[in-house]
Amino acid sequence: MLQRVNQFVAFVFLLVSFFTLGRLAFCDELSLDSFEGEIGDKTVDFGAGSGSSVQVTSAKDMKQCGEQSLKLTYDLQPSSYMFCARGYGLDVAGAHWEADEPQKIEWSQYQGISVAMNGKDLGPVAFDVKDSGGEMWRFMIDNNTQEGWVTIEIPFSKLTARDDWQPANADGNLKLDFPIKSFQFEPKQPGQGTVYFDCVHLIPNEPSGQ
Ligand SMILES: [Ca+2]
Repeated sequence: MLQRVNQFVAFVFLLVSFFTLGRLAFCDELSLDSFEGEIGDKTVDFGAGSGSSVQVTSAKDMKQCGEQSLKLTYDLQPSSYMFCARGYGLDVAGAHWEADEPQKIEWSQYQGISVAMNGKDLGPVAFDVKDSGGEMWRFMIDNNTQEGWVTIEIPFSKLTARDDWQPANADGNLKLDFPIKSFQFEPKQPGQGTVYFDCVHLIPNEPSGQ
């Protein structure tokens, strides 16, 4: 009888071990942000250069994750700029992304960021992140092929340090230092436009040994 109990205990232990190890080895995508709840100037850090304008709202009729997406409606002048950011260390204190704060995320378990975007023929749209040294890193999105929602996958290795501008306090070491603190969208083509974003996810590393 005692032997059977021991076997049972060993079996349960093995099951728990497999489950735990499996979880560690095959971590899931992490949702960094899906723009739920209140979206506006208290919860998003956005702005535009002289003569340009951007409005930021939520869109419940256009969504890919949860109940709503982030909607940018803008009018961008030539040689001007606009931006729309979420995360930590931004001027707008309430502009936090939905996931845990940056230092509580195990960044080494992830290889990149994916973003759902709805907007075709808008010209280049920059996706930037700010690293822990204050440096801005950029990936250019240019969707001229697909209507509706597209998922853009951005490996960390494809981000490049911005050479047009950096914050005054950036350390300038040209190394992507984790944790990443914030992300932002910047449509770059002058003119009027509307674009939606949703489902900002961290892409897990490939399972090891496969
Ligand atoms: Ca959403």
